[in-house]
Amino acid sequence: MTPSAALPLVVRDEVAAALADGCGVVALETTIVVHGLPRPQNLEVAAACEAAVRAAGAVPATIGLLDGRAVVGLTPEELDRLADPARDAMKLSARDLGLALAAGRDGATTVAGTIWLAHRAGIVVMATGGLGGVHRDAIHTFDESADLTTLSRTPVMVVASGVKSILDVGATLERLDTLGVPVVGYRTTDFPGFYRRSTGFTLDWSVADPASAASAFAAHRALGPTGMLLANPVAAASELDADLHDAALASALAEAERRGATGKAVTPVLLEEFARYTAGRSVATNADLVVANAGLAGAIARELSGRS
Ligand code: PSU
Ligand code: MN
Repeated sequence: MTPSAALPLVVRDEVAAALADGCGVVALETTIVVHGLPRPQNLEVAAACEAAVRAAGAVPATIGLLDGRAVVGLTPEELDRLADPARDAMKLSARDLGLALAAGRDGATTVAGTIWLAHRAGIVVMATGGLGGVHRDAIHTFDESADLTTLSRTPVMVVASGVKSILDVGATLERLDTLGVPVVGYRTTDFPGFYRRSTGFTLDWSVADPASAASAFAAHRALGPTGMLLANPVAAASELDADLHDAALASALAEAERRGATGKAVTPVLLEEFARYTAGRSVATNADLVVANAGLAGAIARELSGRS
């Protein structure tokens, strides 16, 4: 283990060695495991993501707070402990990290929390299912995920299947524009919507392979401090049926309102209701897309390391 002098940041040996040797490393988040997917699929998906990164020739670094330390490279046993409902791990965005560490709290990191720590560990690529964004009623609630602002000041590439269709997709793309975060489609100029391949919003940029994604990000990073979103649509065979999707979405939005969910509880409630309404089909779609994103991130991290 390599404890940082300034931060209680523990970078596990395999990750530290990969970084020192210039090998590709992919950061993986834990909110999707603890608050996004139901048990026991959550741990299976986490293991499949790590395997997909390895199969692509890179090293996975699953990130979370455990026993008062920020760990970069959680073991499967540690992840199992973090995801134990009895532990009641918090959902941590970037702003929460220092406070949770000081309080010795366990916590799962969102995209924002994960890239914040990944960057400090020297990792430049992260994979998840869907980036957080602007919520539909944001004009009244101001609910915009800190994933966006954090990505605007953290030079990490996030590989995701766009943003969840539960959000205001157009407003999210506008905010990413304002914040200086480029959005690049992977083999598409049609911005994907998580469970669905298309949102109907068109992107200016796309790349055709991991090498092009790596060179695009390297050039972007050489010019400034913002991150980048690489939007990789879910495989056609895994996409949720359009009618089922729309009905589940309406039900999820109604359920969040009925329960009075606000703040960081909103996204987990919406995902949970999607899973219930679709009898688990949304969970299968979510699993397929996040594992695919981890594999693609692995291939890009390998390209960026110059080892391929
Ligand atoms: N992708 C998934 N499932 C998830 C998330 C992403 O497939 O649960 C999580 C990420 O951690 C992301 C968070 O940062 O949803 C967004 O939460 P909020 O809207 O509260 O910022
Ligand atoms: Mn929010």
